[in-house]
Amino acid sequence: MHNLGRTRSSQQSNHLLLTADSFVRTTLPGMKSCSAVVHVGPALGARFTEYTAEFEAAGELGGTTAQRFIFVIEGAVQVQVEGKSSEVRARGYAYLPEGLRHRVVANQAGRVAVIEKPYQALDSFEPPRLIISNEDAVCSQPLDDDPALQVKHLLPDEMSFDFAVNTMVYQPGASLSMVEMHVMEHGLIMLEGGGIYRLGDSWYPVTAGDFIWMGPWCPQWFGAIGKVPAKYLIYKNWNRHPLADLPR
Ligand code: UGY
Ligand code: MN
Repeated sequence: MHNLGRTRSSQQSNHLLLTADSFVRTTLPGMKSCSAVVHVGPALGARFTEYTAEFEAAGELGGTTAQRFIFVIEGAVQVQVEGKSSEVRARGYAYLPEGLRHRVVANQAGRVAVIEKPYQALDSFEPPRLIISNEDAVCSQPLDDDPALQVKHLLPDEMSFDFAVNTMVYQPGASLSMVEMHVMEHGLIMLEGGGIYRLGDSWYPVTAGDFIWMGPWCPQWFGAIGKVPAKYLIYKNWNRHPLADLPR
């Protein structure tokens, strides 16, 4: 069905909204029976890449030279590391440190959010180790004392990690308490529900399946609308000095 050239997708200098009608699939090196919807990457100024991997049964991700985080949206995968295989089901996730040889193979058709970022080491800290867990095992905390807005920190609160990935759940009517503007950039996948996202000087209706990139200091605010909670998975760079990105 053609929509006469209309879409909610929008690309602006400091943010990007991608809606499912405008997704284009590609195969990244090493992928088998799997395709990628690349949502954002350095070509747009981001310092990480995020894509949704769409697996057929027995499909497989390709390799990466960066650290990798996966979150299973739908289906289940086996994460194979050093001869050990762990099943990761829906809402499960894995953090795979840079340089750790691994395979991610689908048990069944499914969708997995993949985030990759070159690791920024710190002199006095060992790099993080492999983590395999499930969101259900993580305690949630209210944001800014608002019980209607709950955050789960999927990675440990440790300086060795140079990024964070959280889930945020808003009850209908809940919102961020302020318009945030910060040095971190975000990659965001709407998992459930929807609402209105302010990005820069625009207000966008958003719904499950949408992807948003927010560049550094992009003004951002979200309010949940509808009869079901809104939930998203959100990445941010974290724990590093603002000058750490400069070439030496
Ligand atoms: O962690 C965050 O900066 C988060 N509160 N931002 C957002 O939801 N847009
Ligand atoms: Mn933010």
